[in-house]
Amino acid sequence: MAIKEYATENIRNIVLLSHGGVGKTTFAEAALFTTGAINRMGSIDDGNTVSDYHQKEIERKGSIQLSLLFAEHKDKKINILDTPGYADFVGELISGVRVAEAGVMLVGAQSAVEVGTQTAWGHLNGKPCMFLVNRMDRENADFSKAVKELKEAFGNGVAPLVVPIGAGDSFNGVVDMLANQAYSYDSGGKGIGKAIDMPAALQDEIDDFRTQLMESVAESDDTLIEKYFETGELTPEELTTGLRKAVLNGKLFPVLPISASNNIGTDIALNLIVDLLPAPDKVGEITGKPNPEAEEATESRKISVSEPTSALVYKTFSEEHVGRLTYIKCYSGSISNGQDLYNPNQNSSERIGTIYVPRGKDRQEVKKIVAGDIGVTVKLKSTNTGDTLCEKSKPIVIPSIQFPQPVIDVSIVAKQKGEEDKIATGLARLASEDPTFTYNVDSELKQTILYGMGELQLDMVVDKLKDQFAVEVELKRPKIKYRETIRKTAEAQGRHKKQTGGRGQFGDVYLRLNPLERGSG
Ligand SMILES: Nc1nc2c(ncn2[C@@H]2O[C@H](COP(=O)(O)OP(=O)(O)O)[C@@H](O)[C@H]2O)c(=O)[nH]1
Ligand SMILES: [Mg+2]
Repeated sequence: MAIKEYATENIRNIVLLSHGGVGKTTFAEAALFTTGAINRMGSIDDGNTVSDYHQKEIERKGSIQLSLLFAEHKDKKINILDTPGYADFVGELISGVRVAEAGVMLVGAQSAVEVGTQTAWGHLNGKPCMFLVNRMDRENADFSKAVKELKEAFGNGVAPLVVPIGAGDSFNGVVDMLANQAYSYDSGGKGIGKAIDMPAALQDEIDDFRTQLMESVAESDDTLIEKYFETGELTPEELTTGLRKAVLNGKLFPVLPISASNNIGTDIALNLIVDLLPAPDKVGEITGKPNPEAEEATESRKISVSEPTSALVYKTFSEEHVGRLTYIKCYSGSISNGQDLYNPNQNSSERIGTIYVPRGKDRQEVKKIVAGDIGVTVKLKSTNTGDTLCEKSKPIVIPSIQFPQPVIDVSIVAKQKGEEDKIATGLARLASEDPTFTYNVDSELKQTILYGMGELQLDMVVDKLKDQFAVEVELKRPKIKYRETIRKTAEAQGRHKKQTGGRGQFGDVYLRLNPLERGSG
């Protein structure tokens, strides 16, 4: 069945974030199942989730790739960017955050704020964020404690919108405070709550949370605070509108309890994602330089289909039987099958081929993607991660994605002699796909050195050389050649004078030595 077309304002791009293993991929699976995209909910343990579909992810029971999925809910298309948790793949997280308008941060109900939570929050860098307190089914799950920890870490803007009914084994429902309605769920069921009477035992807690929420929303807006002081209430409409604005401005971070693996609370989470998180056209324009050499970003485009086309490539990846996949976020205009676009970073032209919206390995063909939407295409010739695609007559260079410098290195040697060329081809391709991976063929020391973010990432490079380029290599510790550098600018001046009969010699030398930026030479 062909997928419906969604206008810019009906799209939500969310990036799932968390400390490793809290349940991002499981939540994505629950979202697909609850919205009817799949008719059976896969699990990490069975190795059959939509998001973790690569062989290596199945073997390791964890994500190693940024993957793109979509769920359709309440006539909106939610593009879900599921990130891997390992620090080795932080490049994937950075790319995912870049093309999403909002983060959905999963935290554990036993211990909410961990190192990975803080790291992901740092990368989110002020974008709107919603917290899902996951694993509410676990022993010692404590929603109030999780909220307290989140407030301590991320400030008073952290505001529960939904409260749990029960905890641990007895977690079987939620109260949606905006709708003032309680719901119960079948554990492991369809993820859609059944309306029930408000549990009397929770009334005090709910009243308390509700007052806190009203106050947080009122405080975020001058007219609302006046109204709140006068009447002591906000209407449901005022509450929702105020909330949406406060979330957009990064002043308020909704929190809700769920159990992804038991599929409890998923529908409410999806409702709040579409109701409160911003559509792509609500976060301002995209700006860029008119060409890569320009000093200033003088070009801008509204996030609208009626503007000239501009798009950013946030990931490229080669997949068996398909070839090279290019993942694109369209910011303005639209991108259609057969369209000719210009890549100002490479000064090259590309003809867009078939366009897909993917859900793991299942890809649905679409005619075009519009401003704000994300899709994938194949067979682009010379476009890399971070490049812009735009109309040749209306060029814009969207700022590239900034990746961190590699932190580790290893050297490799071919297991069999004479395969150096194959290794070179493979490494060049893999480095062009993963901007946090680089390599260097050192003819001086007769070794090839791989640089990256962690051992797991470099192990994957070695695996890919074997799987995709049929060449086996051994990892070794690199031989190190010591190179020294200066750390600050030094200046000196010297004069040379020689007057020994005949014509004299005179020289005046000014010398200034500057260190280059780290990693630049
Ligand atoms: N008990 C419980 N386990 C969960 C829940 N969500 C995920 N898990 C399990 O936690 C592990 C990690 O989940 P995964 O989705 O891979 O986390 P990710 O690394 O954040 O993508 C898997 O074994 C899941 O089955 C949950 O709500 N409750
Ligand atoms: Mg995962």
